[in-house]
Parts: sequence; structure tokens; C-alpha cells
Amino acid sequence: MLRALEGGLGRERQAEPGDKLACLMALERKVLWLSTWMIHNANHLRPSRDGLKVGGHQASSASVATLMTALYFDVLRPQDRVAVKPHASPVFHAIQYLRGRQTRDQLERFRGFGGAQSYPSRTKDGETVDFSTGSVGLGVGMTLFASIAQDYLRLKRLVPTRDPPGRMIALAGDAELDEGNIFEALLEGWKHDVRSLWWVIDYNRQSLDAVVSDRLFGRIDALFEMMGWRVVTLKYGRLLEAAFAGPDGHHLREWIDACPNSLYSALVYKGGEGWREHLLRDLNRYPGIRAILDSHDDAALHRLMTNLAGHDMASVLAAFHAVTDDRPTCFIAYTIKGYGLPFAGHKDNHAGLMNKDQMASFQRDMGVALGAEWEPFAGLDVPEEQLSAFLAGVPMAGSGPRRHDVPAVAVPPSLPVPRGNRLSTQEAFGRMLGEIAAGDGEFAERIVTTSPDVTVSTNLGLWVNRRGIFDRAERTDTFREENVVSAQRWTMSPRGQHIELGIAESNLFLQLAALGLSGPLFGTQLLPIGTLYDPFIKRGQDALNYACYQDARFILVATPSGITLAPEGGAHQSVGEPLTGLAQPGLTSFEPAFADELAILLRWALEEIQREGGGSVYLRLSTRPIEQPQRPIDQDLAEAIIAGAYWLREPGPGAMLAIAYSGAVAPEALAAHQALAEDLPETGLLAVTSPDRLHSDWRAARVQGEVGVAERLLARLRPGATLVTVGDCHPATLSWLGAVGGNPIVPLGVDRFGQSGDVADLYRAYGIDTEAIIDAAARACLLVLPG
Ligand SMILES: Cc1ncc(C[n+]2csc(CCOP(=O)(O)OP(=O)(O)O)c2C)c(N)n1
Ligand SMILES: [Mg+2]
Repeated sequence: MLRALEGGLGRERQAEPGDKLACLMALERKVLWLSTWMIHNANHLRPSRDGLKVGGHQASSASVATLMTALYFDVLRPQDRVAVKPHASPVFHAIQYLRGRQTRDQLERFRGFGGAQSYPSRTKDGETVDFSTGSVGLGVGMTLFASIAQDYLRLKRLVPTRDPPGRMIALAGDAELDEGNIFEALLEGWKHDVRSLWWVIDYNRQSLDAVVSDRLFGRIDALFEMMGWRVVTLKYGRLLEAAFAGPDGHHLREWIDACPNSLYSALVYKGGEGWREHLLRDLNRYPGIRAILDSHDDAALHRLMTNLAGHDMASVLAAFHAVTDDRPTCFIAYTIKGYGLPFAGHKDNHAGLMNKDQMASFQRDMGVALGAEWEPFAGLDVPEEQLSAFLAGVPMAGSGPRRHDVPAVAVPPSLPVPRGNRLSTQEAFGRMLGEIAAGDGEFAERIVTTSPDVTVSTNLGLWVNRRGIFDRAERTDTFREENVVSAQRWTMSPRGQHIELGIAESNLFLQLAALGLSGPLFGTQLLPIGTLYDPFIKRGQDALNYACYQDARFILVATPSGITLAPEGGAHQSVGEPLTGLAQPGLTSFEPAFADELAILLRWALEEIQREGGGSVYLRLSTRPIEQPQRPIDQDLAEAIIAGAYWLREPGPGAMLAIAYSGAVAPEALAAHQALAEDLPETGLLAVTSPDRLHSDWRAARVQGEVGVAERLLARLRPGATLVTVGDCHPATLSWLGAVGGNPIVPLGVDRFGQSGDVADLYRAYGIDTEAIIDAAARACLLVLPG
């Protein structure tokens, strides 16, 4: 007999038809079938054009079929939000199919173009997916930060509070706990007294490569308990519990408890004979155990020995329903990877696929007639009408759209430009937010800032002083109470509008991801702004990508940046981040040089993050005070700043040279321009506020056969004119400009690790000072000037 039946999914396990348990067990069986079949169809039945294995995870899916069936068909309420472990995507799609929220066509195209996605995707699979997953660990962490976001909204009464809060639920693979971001999130969650959070761990004791170490046992519980979580362990199912309660049953329990993970897995794979051999050898001296062995044939023995609670619907339901408060809870659900399938327990089963013969006998055992593979209720012994009625009445059903469509928050027509002849963009940013904080109304109320322990050093101090720090409880500022003078007023309360995080950039991006989805997830638009040091974007880059992948909307202010943070030295400098800005989908980046540019861009960003089809915005700022242009900004200039570039000094007719610069090197570019203009008065000076926008516009225009912004700007130069590009960033950020109009190019920039120094020394050492620009221009022009 096939292990599918031996494994406990057979009819004999089912309770009386008519009750909830029978329906859920029938659906569990169908979910397993559909997920397995979906993968089989994609790999074996759909024609392949490229010879690539399609994949899909039959074993990982089988591992969570019970847990997910219980959740989606009985436990979840409309307001709950879920992150499903990435490789359980087929189970997720099968469940949505049974709920009528997924089409057969999409399932047939699983992992194909336009079909159900390999890993649940908010943007591609639609409203049923609350949180995308894919990079293990991040979806789990995301639920914790979503819970903070939910508290933020509820405690401020920005969302209706009639209903209890939604539970933020992660269905996690056990190996996800190897990812560091989980621990960063856990500690942060403890600090924020996080509530309404469930992490359900699919504890199959297998990862991709291997069976996990036995020494891990007990660590997970302890870890969660240390963080103030409730830990609920679902270890043995009802069959095993009954056996343990019988004569000599405790010996059986002790034997399983002591059984190494790898031996247990191997025996799961071998089946009844394997169990019998080992039990005979180890426990035959106990009459109670002998009785069990005598009364169970191989199939029944296998069913008994694999009766872990994570596959026992009644145990799973009891555990979930027993939790009724909002204390964060970790469920450790013992499961078997590949449960019910021929490769159950095999250590190599992660990428394993059933072959056609195995599938054919599995199909027979599941009672699915040929041709009825996609039928929602085929082969189940609960009548179709009863299952349909059950599905129509599950708590999640009829909850209306799962995603909220929210009105945008009106952004003022302009943001105040801070006064001052010499300003850094970072200072300007801090003062602008301070000014916004002093105002009132919806706009200022919806801004929420967050920072990983660099609130003060990224200049959010004024904002925080005026708007306070968010905390579930009222907490006074002790320094203030004790009359200790400080520029920072850190009052904490539910009214605060800054979420202070510990130093963990990954947490920052997950928090921004959660706040940036507050509209669709919870029904109220927030305007999230996160600050960090530019070099540490890399520290959280996967989480940043994760946030963008699911179209979370936020503004990232990265400062200080480049080697311009001079005395801070090489360990803090950033080089490649503007390239990240260029390359990261869903994120538009800018590097303004002046405060008036920043005012235009910050305003634009606040609308862009709310625009349909918009995205998140990254502003790369600097601590370097530089002289500010005193100029009015008219509509055309504002549009050019947003489009990515404008001529700060117009080129004269037939110009043979132009300098294009980005960001904090503006003074050097201006000085070089002035010097060069003595000999070449037509020389132009191009201010590039966004290499990213300029590049994407150029590319799109070329593909369409149109003339883009960059091409139009550079057309002002004589054909073949030399272009010197310069920025405090990797030279590739701007060097592509040479390809726009076929201009010879001299790309200046930083491509080595830096060191401490002042700006003058460092700019000279790394070749981005005034002299370097002049030299580069002179040499290049000599090459191309006639004679
Ligand atoms: C950050 C990241 N690294 C590696 C992978 C590749 N990967 C996918 S699943 C997996 C193992 C997951 O094991 P576990 O979480 O225990 O899941 P299950 O046993 O349920 O399949 C790995 C390494 C990934 N998706 N994300
Ligand atoms: Mg696992």
C-alpha cells in the first residue's frame, strides 16, 4: 500500500461525516492532493520549451497541509494577516482555489508565465496574499513589524477599533529560524511589547540540505520564552497519546523522544517494517509494547509512529483555538516533511518530485478519478454539498475585499525651504520635517518616521521633539524630569509619531515595509519615512528588496553618504549605493545637492509613495554644508529636478564640453566649471538630481524610439563634445551618460575603500576635487579639439 494511506490520510481517520472535523479532514486531503498535482502537472504534463526543471516543493507542501487547512478554513478571521512560508505556495494556491479565489487556469500554469507564483506574491497573485515571501525569514519578521504597525494605527484611532485586532500570523519553516533577521526582529518585538502575533513553526526538522541537529531541541522554546512569548508545542497526535497512556506506553514515548532526528526521518521513509525492526530490538521486553506491535500491521504501525500533532487536525485545532488573548505565541508543530508522500522523511526530499508511477498510485489512493484531477471535491467522502456549505461559512468567507483601497493624503503644494546660505541636505531635511511637525492637520499626522538608532544623527531630532516617540505605554523622559539639559525631548506615548528601533537595518526595512502597506493591510494610509546611514543600506538590502518586491511604499533618507562623511572614514563611506538606487525595482533614487531641490523632491516623494503605479523613494543626502543658490524655482525647474537633471549653467552654442555632477560635489563642479569657462565659455554644467530617473527615462525612450530627457539635454552640446561626470559615488552611476549622445566621457568617482580625512584631502585623494575635474576636462578636450 502507498504510504499516502499508511501516513494517516486514509478514510479510516475521518470522524463522522457531518461534523466540522470531517469537513476539515476532507479538505486537508484535497489540499494535499491539489498541491501535489499542481506541481506534478507543471513538471510532467506541461510541455517544456527550455529544458529547465520547473520545480515546486511537494515535500514542503505536504508538511503544512494540515496546519494551513486548519488556519484558512477554521481559525483565521477576516482581519488576520498571514505570511506563508515560501515553498508552501502550492498549498496556499490550493486553498485559495477551494475558497473560489483562485482559478484552475492559474493552477494549471503554476510557475508558468502569468500563472500562480512559485512563492506567494502580493503583487502577482493578488489580494489573497497578505505578505509576499521568498527570502526565508523575512516574511516571518514582517508579521512582527506589521503587528507594530497595526498597534500604531489602533492606538491612535486611525483605524476602527470595534473589532479585535487582527492576528499577524507567520507559517514558518523551521530552518527559517537560522536567519539572523528572525532574532533581530524578536528582540525588537520584545522592546515594543508586540501583541497579536502568532508564529506557527512547521517543525519537520529538515531544511534544504539536511536533517537538523538534535542539539537544537529545546533551544527554540527557550528562545521564545525568553522574549516573553507563549510557546505551545504540538508534538504527538491523538493515536500516539492514546498509546502512551496504555500499558508500558511511557517506554514508547521515551523511545521516540530519544530517537535522533535523522533516525526518525529515515524510519518515516522506510515505513512499517523499519519501525517494527527497531521497536522489536529496543522495546520488545515490555509486554505493553509487544501488544502494540502484535495488534498493528505494518501500515497501522507506520500510521501510529508518524502520528505527530502537526498532522492531527483535532490537535491542531485545539491548540489554535485555545489561544484567545493577544500574547505573542509560537506554535512548534511537529510535522514530517513529505507527509503522506512516498519520499516522506527522506533527507533529500526538499526538491524531490514524485515520478509518474508514484503519482498514478497516489491518485488511486486519493480516490481521484482520471480526468477529475482538478475537481475540488473528487474522491472525498464528505458530500460535495456539505463541503460547499462548510466552505461558504468559514470565518474568513464573505469578508469582502481583503485589501483596502484608501484615499491619498493631500500633500501641501510646496514644502518650506529652510533659510541659510550654507546648508547640508541633511540639515535641510531635518528642518523641513521640523517645520512640518510644527503644523497640524492630516498631512503631518500621517507621517511616521523610524530609524535604527540614528534618529539624532540623521537629523530627525526636531521632528521627534515635536511629535514624540511611539510607545504602547506613556513613558516620561527621565532626563527631562530630572532637569538634565538635553536638546532631545524623548517623550514616549501612543501618540508619538516616531518608531525608534535598535541598530538593525533589516528591522528598519521590515518596519518600513509594514508601515508602507498600512493602507492595503489595515485601511489607513501612512506616510513612512525611514532614516539610516547610507552605507548601511547594504546591511538590510535583502529586506529592502523584499519591501519593494511587495510594493510597500515609503521614503528612505540615507545620510550621511559617500566619502563626504570625511572624518568618519572608510568603514562608514558608501560607494555603490547610488547603483543600488539605479538598479532596485520599486525604488526611485535621488541625490539632490541643494536644499531647494530637496524641498521639491521630498514633496514629490510624498505623493509618489501614494500614487497608483508609483513606488518608494530613496533620497541620498549629505552632512556637508555647501553654499546655496539663491533662486526662485519655477515650474519648469521643479519638473526638471524631478525628472533627474537640469543645466545649472547652460551650455553655449556649439559647446565642446560639459560637466555633469551629482550631489555633494556641487561646489567642486561649480568651481571647475568657472575655471574652464575662462577658456571654453560655452561649457555647460549639468546638475543630475537623479541618475536613476534619468537612466530609466533614457532607456525607456530608446526602446520606444523616442527622445528622452537626457538626450534632449545633451543635444544642446556640439556632437562629439566631451562629458566629464563626477559624483561622490561609483563612477558607473553617471558614466552611462556617454552612451546617450555618443559623447566621449571621463567618469570621475570613487571606486576604492576610503579613509578618514577632511573633504578637501579626500576629494583630492580620490580624484573628485576641482582640480581633478579640470585636469580630466583639459586632457579630454585636448584629445578631441581639432589641432
Ligand atoms: C534567504 C534564503 N536563502 C536560501 C533560500 C533557499 N531555500 C529555500 S527553502 C530552504 C530551506 C527551508 O527549510 P525550512 O524552512 O525548514 O522549510 P521546509 O522544511 O518546510 O521546506 C532554503 C535554504 C531562500 N529561499 N532564502
Ligand atoms: Mg523544515
